Amino acid sequence: MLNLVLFGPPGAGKGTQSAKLIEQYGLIHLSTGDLLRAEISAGTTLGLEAKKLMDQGILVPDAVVIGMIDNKLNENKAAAGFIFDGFPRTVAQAAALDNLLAQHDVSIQQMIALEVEEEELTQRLLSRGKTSGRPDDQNEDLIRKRVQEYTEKTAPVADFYAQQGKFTGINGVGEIEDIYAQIVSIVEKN
Ligand code: B4P
Repeated sequence: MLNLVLFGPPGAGKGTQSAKLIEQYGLIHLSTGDLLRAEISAGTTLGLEAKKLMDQGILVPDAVVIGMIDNKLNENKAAAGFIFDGFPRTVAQAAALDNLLAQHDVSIQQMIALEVEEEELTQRLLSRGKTSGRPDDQNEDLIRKRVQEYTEKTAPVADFYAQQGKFTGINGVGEIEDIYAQIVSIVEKN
């Protein structure tokens, strides 16, 4: 089983690169952002609560996203592997993921981090906001709040994987295909 964490700040290219990895390796894509937006679209209680936080650029509670990932792992026991995109976003989520995977006798092989500066992130997300309809992509202050949440709560997750010898950072600025080629070379070493 190939289990990867694709890591980086909002707009770093996680979703973009995940789509390419899924196509090549037949992995299941687990994006907590997508799962939360599906709950919002379905109008569930969980979705309504999450929307209030997401619209402010704030992370939703750990227990909510950990529960969603647990459900997806149980639904896909025969999978070739998973790409975790936008999860884990806190050290508590990372520890919970290790425990959940251990219950299935598997583990994360590698965290690949896409490194991009804040100004570039802001421009990408504002540009996506023109067509995505995502409320959290349409306001510069909100984008900066998301980056601040990342810096304070999510960036320490990199150390969690570095301590396990599973962290690789790459430059997330450049042509999408060139960045993807670097990701593949890391995956192929595992
Ligand atoms: P997400 O849906 O994960 O939002 P994201 O980080 O903005 O997406 P992503 O980073 O994948 O976008 P991509 O780079 O591909 O989360 C949204 C919200 O949900 C969070 O703020 C939080 O409230 C909540 N949430 C989600 N998961 C959570 C968790 N685990 N715990 C708590 N809360 C959680 O794309 C960005 C743009 O850049 C695209 O337009 C793309 O075309 C462009 N792009 C990509 N690569 C490029 C390149 N190389 N050059 C130029 N442009 C590029």
